[in-house]
Amino acid sequence: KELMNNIYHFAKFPQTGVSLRQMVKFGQKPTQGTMLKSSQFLAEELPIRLARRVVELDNLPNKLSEMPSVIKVKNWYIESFKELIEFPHPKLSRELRHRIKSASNSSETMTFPSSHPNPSANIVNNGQYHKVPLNHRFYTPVDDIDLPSEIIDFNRAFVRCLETIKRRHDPVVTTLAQGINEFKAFHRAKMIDTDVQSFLDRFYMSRIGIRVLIGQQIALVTNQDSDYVGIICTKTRLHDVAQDAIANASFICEDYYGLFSAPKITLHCRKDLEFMYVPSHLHHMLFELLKNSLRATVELYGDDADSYPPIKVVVAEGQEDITIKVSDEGGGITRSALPMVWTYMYTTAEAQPLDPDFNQTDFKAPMAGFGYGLPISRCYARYFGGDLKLISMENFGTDAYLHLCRLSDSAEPLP
Ligand code: W6P
Repeated sequence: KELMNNIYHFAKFPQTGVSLRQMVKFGQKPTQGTMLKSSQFLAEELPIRLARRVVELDNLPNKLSEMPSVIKVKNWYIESFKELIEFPHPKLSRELRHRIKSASNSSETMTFPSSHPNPSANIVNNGQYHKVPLNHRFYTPVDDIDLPSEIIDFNRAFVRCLETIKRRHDPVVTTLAQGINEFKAFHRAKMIDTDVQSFLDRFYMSRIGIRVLIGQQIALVTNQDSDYVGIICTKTRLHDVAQDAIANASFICEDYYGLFSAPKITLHCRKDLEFMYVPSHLHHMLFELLKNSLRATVELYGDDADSYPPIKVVVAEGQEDITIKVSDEGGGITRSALPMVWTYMYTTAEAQPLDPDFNQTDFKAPMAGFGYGLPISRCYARYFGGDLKLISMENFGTDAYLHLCRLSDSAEPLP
């Protein structure tokens, strides 16, 4: 249908990345004018990103694109695309555009890495590609000037639209996980399907990016905490987040294995270490690593052991990276089995909701299986320019290295 043609058209346009620094700089002055600029950017960028995912879902190999769960997810992307491109925009008079431009501090102007033709403009002249330089793709904070109520209403309505979209996509990870499980049950293949693997890596990475952009716009109107710019905390206290993740993982472990106390976890981190990050992402990654280490330790020594070798969390502060090492003595994994840890197809237990900003009430068996936790955690780490690596000593234990990029200028990875 016509909507699908439109989606395939939008999918041809390049995505525009936003760095952590750009998001922070933009969000520090969330005036109505700045919100308008940001809404204009999102109204153009999100349809491109959503459209690309629809096309990928539409072209999955091995009849995967015909799986009911894949179709369900694709329809959410189509629905959100439609809502965004049909969202009514306020008409800005020439006088008003001029006033906004004057209130934009040009010294703070930042250009996006790629300026590209506007897909909406192209749609009108069917087929004809016009290189339209997009002035509003210049990410410019705007001073607090008086703006007509129309604009303020538009900003508010647009945030509501984004909230609806974000909520609609909450169950994407679990729904696709179900799909992969059904596919596995059907094909009974133990292979690592590299196509499926790279698709999901790209897909989840893209999802993180979309949710960060949306979360950022929503949080700018709701969060007024001084250390926060949208969902980004400029002073994320690693020690506190790690302690939280340790407490949560230990509790889950005790609950799951019925232990009086979980293996001890020691934390070696400067208490006042602060850096710019998204605390929920950091918590999610640490929690995931700790659960894996706890599980390996308890399963090696048994749930009736008198004591366990402690799990050690060491934080190193470099110029470029902050690296967090999580070491366990849980017996490790064979070198040949290590690559499996990163696969979505490998999962033995039912997939669990592993989204840091997804509150699901009926969340069960959180210690079970490797789940999707590790590959998704690696996507989170890579999203802000970091990485996650595992080194295993077979018959001894495993070290996980979580590298977090200090340089907030790292470009947004765009699958
Ligand atoms: C293991 C397996 C694993 C995966 C990720 C992190 C830690 C560990 N420990 O034995």
